[in-house]
Amino acid sequence: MPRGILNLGILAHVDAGKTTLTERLLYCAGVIDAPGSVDEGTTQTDTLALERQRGITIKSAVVSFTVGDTTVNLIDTPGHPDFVAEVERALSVLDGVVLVVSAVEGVQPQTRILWRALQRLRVPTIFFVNKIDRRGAGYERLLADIAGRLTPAIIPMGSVRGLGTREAAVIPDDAAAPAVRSRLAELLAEHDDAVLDAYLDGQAAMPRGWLREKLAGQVRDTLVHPVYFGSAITGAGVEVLLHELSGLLPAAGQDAGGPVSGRVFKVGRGPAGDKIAYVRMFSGTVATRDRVRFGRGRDGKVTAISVFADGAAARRDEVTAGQIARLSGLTDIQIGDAIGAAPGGADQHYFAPPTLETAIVARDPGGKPRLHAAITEIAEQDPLINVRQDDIRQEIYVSLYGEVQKQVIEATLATEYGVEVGFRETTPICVERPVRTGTAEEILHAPGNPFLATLGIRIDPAPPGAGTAVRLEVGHQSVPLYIYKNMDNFAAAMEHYIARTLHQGLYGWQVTDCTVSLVRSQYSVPDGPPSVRGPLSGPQDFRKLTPLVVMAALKRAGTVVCEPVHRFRLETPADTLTGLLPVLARLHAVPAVAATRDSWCTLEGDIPVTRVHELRQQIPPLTRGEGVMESSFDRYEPVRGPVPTRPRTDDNPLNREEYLHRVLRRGVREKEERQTGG
Ligand SMILES: Nc1nc2c(ncn2[C@@H]2O[C@H](COP(=O)(O)OP(=O)(O)OP(=O)(O)O)[C@@H](O)[C@H]2O)c(=O)[nH]1
Ligand SMILES: [Mg+2]
Repeated sequence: MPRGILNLGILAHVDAGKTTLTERLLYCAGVIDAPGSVDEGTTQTDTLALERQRGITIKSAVVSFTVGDTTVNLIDTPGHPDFVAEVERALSVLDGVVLVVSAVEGVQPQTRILWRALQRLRVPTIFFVNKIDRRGAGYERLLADIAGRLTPAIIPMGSVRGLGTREAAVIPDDAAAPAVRSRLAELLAEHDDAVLDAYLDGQAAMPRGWLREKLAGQVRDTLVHPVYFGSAITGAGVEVLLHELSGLLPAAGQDAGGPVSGRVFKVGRGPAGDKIAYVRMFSGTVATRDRVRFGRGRDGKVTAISVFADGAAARRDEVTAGQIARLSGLTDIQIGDAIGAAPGGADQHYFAPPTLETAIVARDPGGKPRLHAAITEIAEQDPLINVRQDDIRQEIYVSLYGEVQKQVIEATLATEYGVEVGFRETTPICVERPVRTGTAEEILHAPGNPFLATLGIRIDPAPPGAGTAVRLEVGHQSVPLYIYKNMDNFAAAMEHYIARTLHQGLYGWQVTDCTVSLVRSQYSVPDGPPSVRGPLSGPQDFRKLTPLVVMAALKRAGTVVCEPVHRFRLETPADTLTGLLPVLARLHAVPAVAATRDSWCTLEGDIPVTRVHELRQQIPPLTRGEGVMESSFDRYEPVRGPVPTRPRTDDNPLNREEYLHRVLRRGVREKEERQTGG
C-alpha cells in the first residue's frame, strides 16, 4: 500500500510563528538535529538572504517529513499582507491547513482575510494557538476570540498549564474521559444524527475510535475545527500537533494511473539560473523526458524531477498523484499553470488584487534593458507584480500590495540582478464601474463593419464587489460551430475576448462590477442558412469585432472611476489623540467610530490606500510607541475630484478610439486583400 500523503499549508498573520513552528515540526519529526531560529537566520524555510536579514518570510517554501505512515509536505507561507499572492498560489494545492494564531495578539485582520479564503475554498483547517510561553498569552480569551471573529465551530484539544511563562505546557485531553467525550459529541451532534442518538443513549454507545472518526470526517467537511495550543519556541504542544495532523486532516488522492493533472504553485531558479517549477500532482504520473502540456497551449520536456519526501527533495524518475515535485526543463512555464488537465478551482483569485502601482526606473540610464529582463523574470515568479510598459514615457510599471513589497523588489533587483533602481510616486490602481445599461451592435455586411460577424453586446451595471460576468443570450444556430465545435468553447472564447477588452476601460482602468451579455450573433457561410450567405466567417472575425462592440457599449454605459479604500483601526492612549487627529486629517483618514475605555481610545475609519504607509510610520512617534494600527483593503469608492486616467500601455492603449480605428483599418485592409485576392 502506498504511504499516505498530506500536503499541508501553514498560514497566519505576520510574525505569528509559522516558520518557527515549521522548524519545530521538522525537529520533532527527526528531520533536523536542532530547530533553527528566525532571529538568527538559520531556518530551513527562510532561505533567501533577504528573509534572513529581515526575519520575515517572503516566498512560500516546501519541506517534508514523515509521521507514522504519512508523508507530510509542508508549505510555509509568508504572513505579511504584501505577499498574499504567495499564499494564494499555495492555497490551490493544499489538502489541509494549520492556521496559526498568536496567543498574545489573537485574531488579526489578516487572519480573517485568510480564514474567509479557506472557507470559500473549503480547505480543512485546524488551529494552532502559538506563543503560550509569552507574557500576556490567553487561553479562554483566545477561544472566545476565534469563536467570535472566525467560527464558533471549534473544539479545544487540551488545556494549558503555566500559561504566559517559559514553562508553559500543554496537557492533552484524555480522550477516554466522559466529560471530554460528551463535549466532543455535543459539537459533532450538530451535524450528525448518529452522534446525537449515541449521545442521548449514553457513553457506552460512543466508542472512542468511532467518535474520533466522526471528528476527522467533520474536519474534512470543514464543519469543525480543532484548536491546539503550544509554543513553537519551547516546543510545548508541538509533538501533540505533529501526531494529530495526519489523523485529522484528509490525505491526498493518489490516482497514479489517471490523466495527468497538476498545478504549478511556485517558480524558482536553479544554481545555473535554470527554471524550476514546483508542481503538485492531483492525478496521473509524469516521468523524466515526458513532454507535458501546460497553461494555454504551451508544452515542454521534463528533464529532471525531484520529489519531496523524508526531509528533502530527492532525484526521482517520476512524480505521481498526491506528490509535490520540482520539475526542470519547462522553460516557458509560469506560476499558476495547470500541467495536463486543469485541476478544480482553476484561475480564481481569493484575495483582493494589488491596489498600488509605481513606475520603476534604472538608476543607470543604460540599465533599462537589463531592468526589463530582470523584472520580467521576477514577474514570472509572481504574476501579480503585473509588469506594464508605458508607450509614451517608456516607463516600466509594477503593481504592488505595499511598501514592504516595493523594498523587497528593489533589494532583489540589486542583489540578484545587479540593477540599481528607484521608484516614482506610488499611485492607487483604480477600477471603472459602468454607470447605466449600454448596448451596441455591429451587423454583418453593414457598411463600416469589416468583419464577417454580427455581434450585439449589452453591458449592465452589477452591485459593487460582484466582479464581471459574461452571459450568452444567443442560440447555437447563430454561432459558427464549425469553428468552436460546441457552445461551451464559444462561450469560453467570448469570455476571453471580453475579459481582455475590459482590461482597460474608458479611462484606462480595469472595468468591473458588470454583466456583459452577448445578445446577438451571426456568421456567414457560402451555402447560406442557418446563417447569412457569404464568405466563410473565421475565428478572427469574432475575436476582432468583440473589442469594438464591447467598447461601444461601454461608452453608452459610461463609467465611474473608483479608487481603493482601506479600513483602519487604531488603538491608542487617549491622551495622544490631540497630536494624532490633525495627522489623520492631513492624511484624509476619517475616523468614523471612536470608543474610549480605561483611558484607551479606539478609532476606526477609512483611509486612502496611498496614505496607509505614511500613517503606519507616524503612529509610533505620535503614540509613544504604544499605538497599534491595523488596516486592510475594504472596497472601491468613486473618486472625488479630478478623475485619474491610466497611462497607456503597448498592448492596450489608453486611447481606445485610436486603437479601434487601427483595428478597423487593419480589418478593412484585410477585407480588401481578401477581395482582391479572391
Ligand atoms: N515567545 C515566543 N516567540 C515566538 C514563538 N514562535 C515564534 N516566535 C518569535 O516570533 C517571531 C516571528 O516568528 P516567525 O516564525 O518568523 O513568524 P512567521 O509567522 O513565520 O512570520 P512571517 O513568515 O514573516 O509572517 C520570531 O522572533 C520568533 O522567534 C513562540 O512560540 N513563543
Ligand atoms: Mg515565516
